[in-house]
Amino acid sequence: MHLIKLGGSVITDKSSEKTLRKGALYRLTKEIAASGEKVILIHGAGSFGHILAKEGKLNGGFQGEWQFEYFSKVQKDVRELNLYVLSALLDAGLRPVSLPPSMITIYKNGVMEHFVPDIFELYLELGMTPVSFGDVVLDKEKGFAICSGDHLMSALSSLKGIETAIFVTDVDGIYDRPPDEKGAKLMKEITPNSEIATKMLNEDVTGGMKEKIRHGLLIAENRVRVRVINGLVEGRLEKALKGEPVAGTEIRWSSHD
Ligand code: IP8
Repeated sequence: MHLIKLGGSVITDKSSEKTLRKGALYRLTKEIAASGEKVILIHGAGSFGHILAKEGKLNGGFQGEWQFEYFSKVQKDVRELNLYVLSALLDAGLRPVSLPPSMITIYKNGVMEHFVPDIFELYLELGMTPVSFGDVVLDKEKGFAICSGDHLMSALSSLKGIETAIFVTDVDGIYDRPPDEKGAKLMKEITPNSEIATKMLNEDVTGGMKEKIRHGLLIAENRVRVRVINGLVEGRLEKALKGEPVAGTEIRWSSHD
């Protein structure tokens, strides 16, 4: 069984509010179906969440009642994106069930305090494909918090039987500096001791590649194989799901794993 995160940068155009990349989304869901593998699917918020979440300063928690409108709008918009993902999965012949984080998690001071992973397991046992996504959630101390898809990936990685966690992004993997910078080198492997020279341009409220590395290492600690791959290149997700080699970065707990 595999955990997949379809990054918001792959399934949406992050520069333009609420813009779906329908072609990429439908191709990726078909690749999941074609692999024949059992998966839990997580997706990012992309331009359905990050733009307004940043404007409403939702990541910092409650500062004033003016933020409630942003909270409600972001929650509605990420659900809209989730509906597109569910439609694409159904179209690919899968049987998705949506599990919005705001209904299954409570945060305390930015940390996930309550989480119900059992519900994912039970739906999997039933034969369905659980789907969750980056969302705005309740925080007992800060009022509200951002629950990122990366965080859900690490929270779910302790479930029984997870072999691989695949982060599907819009670049080939993790680079030693921003990928568009001259001389940027794709890192084949990252361990806790790797010198990550990436300055990680950070437009995301939940921290872009830096968070991916942090959660990736937490997942690898559970002895789950972690791969970061490019979802814009046809066939890579399907191959990664079948355990075949593809260009990308592997995050390992130690280089001897
Ligand atoms: O796209 C962020 O989740 P991510 C969720 O997985 C919101 O980082 C609402 C911005």
